Amino acid sequence: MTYETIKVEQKGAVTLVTFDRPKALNALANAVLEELTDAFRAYDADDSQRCLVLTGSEKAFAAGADIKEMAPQSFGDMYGTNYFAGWENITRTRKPWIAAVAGYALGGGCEVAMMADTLIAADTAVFGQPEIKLGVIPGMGGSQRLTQAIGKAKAMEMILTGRNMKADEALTSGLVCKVVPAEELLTEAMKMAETIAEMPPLAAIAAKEAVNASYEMTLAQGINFERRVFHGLFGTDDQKEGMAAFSEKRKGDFKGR
Ligand code: CO8
Repeated sequence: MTYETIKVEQKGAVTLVTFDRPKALNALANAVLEELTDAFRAYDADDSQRCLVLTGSEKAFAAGADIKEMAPQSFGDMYGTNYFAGWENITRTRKPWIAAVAGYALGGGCEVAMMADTLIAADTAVFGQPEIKLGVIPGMGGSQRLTQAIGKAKAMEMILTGRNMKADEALTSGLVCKVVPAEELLTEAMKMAETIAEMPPLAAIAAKEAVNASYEMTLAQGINFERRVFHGLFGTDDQKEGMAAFSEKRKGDFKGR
């Protein structure tokens, strides 16, 4: 597939995906969804790729769903096409990925960033769910994921007032794992991705499954699930290699088997 709204590059074992609609501040039109879904599917299927970074421009990660595309739609259009339900496919990516956010991550932009396994922010990042000002509410998981990330009081305040949150507040609220100077964002995100890419790939997938299970299961179910997955990893070559490498005081060479 040829991409017109995103750029995809492979840098060693890391796939770098960049939103590329600068004139619309990377607004998430349907074409972006189609291309991003394809890029994520290709990443998941490519054994040479072990982590992915999704980023935008200096000014905007993504300023939301494309308002101009949505404005004329009726209820029947939205409901009939199950508008934007396809974004959930991104969350089915099995391998790890990071959102690296500079500038605006508003509405759908914030929601896509929150689909990532972790978020790293530039000091210029601005997060928000301003949909209420447009007469709607978050529609790509924001009411759920923002609440899970920062708690009900703050999520409710942001979603009801439409106010934005800057990077320092996003860090103290637990929305992002770290904030770095804007000019270092990509370097830091790639460094984190390269570290993840050196880890045993099956353990990385398993770790994601276990952490994500905490959102779907009771504590007892989640701990049981974790233990089963932990036991299962003893069937992999990479577990043997990782533990041998520790004893032999060398770095593990992991094959994803
Ligand atoms: N959609 C379409 N175009 C946009 C969007 C957007 N979300 N955001 C910016 N643009 C366009 C502008 O229209 C403008 O285009 P043009 O030059 O042709 O007029 C260009 O990008 C530059 O934008 P501005 O001139 O506005 O730039 P500023 O620096 O003055 O302002 C802001 C930047 C503050 C980010 C401002 O652009 C803004 O407020 N944008 C909209 C933010 C917003 O409301 N986002 C939420 C959208 S709704 C949503 O995401 C719902 C998601 C769930 C849908 C699920 C459906 C099921």
